[in-house]
Amino acid sequence: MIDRTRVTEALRSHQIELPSWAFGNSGTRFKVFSQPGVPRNPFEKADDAAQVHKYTGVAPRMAVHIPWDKVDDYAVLAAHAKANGIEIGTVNSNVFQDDDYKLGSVCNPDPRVRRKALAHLMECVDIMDATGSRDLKLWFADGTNYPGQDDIAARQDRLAEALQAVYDRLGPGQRMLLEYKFFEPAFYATDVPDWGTSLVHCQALGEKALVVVDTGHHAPGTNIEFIVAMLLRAGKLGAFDFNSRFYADDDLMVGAADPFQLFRIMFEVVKADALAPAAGIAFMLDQCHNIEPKIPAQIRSVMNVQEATAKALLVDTDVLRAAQADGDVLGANAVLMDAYNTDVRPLLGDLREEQGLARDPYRAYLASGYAEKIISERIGGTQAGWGA
Ligand code: LRH
Ligand code: MN
Repeated sequence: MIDRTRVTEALRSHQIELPSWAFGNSGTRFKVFSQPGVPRNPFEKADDAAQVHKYTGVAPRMAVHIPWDKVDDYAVLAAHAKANGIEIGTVNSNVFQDDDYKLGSVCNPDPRVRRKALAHLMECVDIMDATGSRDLKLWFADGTNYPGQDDIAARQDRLAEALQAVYDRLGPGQRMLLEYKFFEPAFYATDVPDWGTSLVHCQALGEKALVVVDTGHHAPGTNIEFIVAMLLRAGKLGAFDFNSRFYADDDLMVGAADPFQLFRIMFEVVKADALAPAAGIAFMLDQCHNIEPKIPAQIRSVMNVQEATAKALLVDTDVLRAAQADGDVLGANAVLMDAYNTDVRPLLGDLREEQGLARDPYRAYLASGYAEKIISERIGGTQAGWGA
């Protein structure tokens, strides 16, 4: 039997972290489209992130990306976020947008460049001290484009050296999250291409080093929930960067391209009892809203994660385990499909009403007038973007 109270309790405590960069302009190498009302600075990004939390009730943190969110005083930014009902979350390093990093950052053959990259990573930990953030997220664009360009093993030694230095710098309660990606911008070998490479480095470092699963960073056809199950089993799953894709790292709204995959992923999390904040997994969005309005897209994305999570919580695991034990292939599959095919929107609507929120956050935001307000107010200045 499904214990509905357990389901709503789990959904009530489930938190989703938003990426500051989703509120700025973004695009592809072909074009970055601007949109009216886009934030001009991290304070306005925090204002927009606070809107998502206001209507969903489950997005109390905004991740920052350095230097895209560089400010004079990070404690002031953290206070501004707090005044708007949210907190500054994960600090994302950026060693992929400087000419010096053409041949890599921490894996670069040139020790001067490696020192420069390491200094940036250390600066990010200083920022965590100022914002009170728990997590440092490390994604390296490092890699090579042609066989022979550099030594694969030597680059791993350089990477391990830098990671160890950052690990040793972490303060109490702080963690480092190592993100992998199988290609782009490197097109021959990426230095952290897959979960295995990230796991090997994290296991070598220690308990404060964990793996990030970005759902857009796998080869087509990869069974991502298998990776999630393995990382949970190893106690090394630190975070998700949620988005979805039809082809490559498309960074589309999570659940938009493959809601069934998102459900299967969340079922592995739920089954491992790793949904609650105490389990220590950061559920983050990492998306770019190149053509769609950004705040509604973030709200829709949070709702997509909630719907997949609610369905995962509705899987009757007792009946499932019995069918699995009996080798009842179709029976077991049917248990999962019954949960997946359940319309959980009424349940989520009821939960929001109990929390004093509108049943449909997306429509409530559209009716709020906030979009019109920021379009009329945010005139002049330079709109935020990737600056790529
Ligand atoms: C790299 C990535 C990484 C971020 C960037 C915004 O593709 O997923 O997580 O730093 O996107
Ligand atoms: Mn990512």
